[in-house]
Amino acid sequence: MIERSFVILKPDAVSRKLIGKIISRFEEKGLKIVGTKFLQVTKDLAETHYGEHEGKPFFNNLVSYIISAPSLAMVIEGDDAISVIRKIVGATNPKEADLGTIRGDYGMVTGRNIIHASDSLKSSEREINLFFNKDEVFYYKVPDNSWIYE
Ligand code: 3AN
Repeated sequence: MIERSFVILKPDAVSRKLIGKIISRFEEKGLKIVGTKFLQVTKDLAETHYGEHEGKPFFNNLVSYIISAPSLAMVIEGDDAISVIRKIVGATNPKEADLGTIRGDYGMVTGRNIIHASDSLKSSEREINLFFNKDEVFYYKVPDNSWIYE
């Protein structure tokens, strides 16, 4: 099923100038970027986005990390995009993430783990609506589609 996932390159990814390398991994896989924006996440938005972690010991650090510098948010589309993207991203703790994944290749600690990607269709819908207006996400055709999908 064609799905849309919400992905955000966190302040460490942007400040370490890894944007291009990370986006290339998604594009080269065959996924399509259908929305993107550069923004500095506000405290309110961070607390809503990470609402399920409120009260956990790492919550305050998580919020201050994500608001500390600009981030790059994206909506990425493709067949089974949510699970495919989670595989490309790797495990939450970069030390445990497989080499070849984004977190495995670029990260050292969970509190600087480079990137977030939706973990389910329900959360992707919620997260896309939180970060993007309807007219900021696009439908368009790409010429190589028949070489990526049967
Ligand atoms: P993921 O981002 O891999 O889906 P979640 O949703 O469980 O992981 O956690 C959201 C974010 O909260 C993680 N990206 C990470 O930055 C932070 N986090 C989760 N668990 C921990 C932990 N045990 N210690 C520190 N930070 C954590």
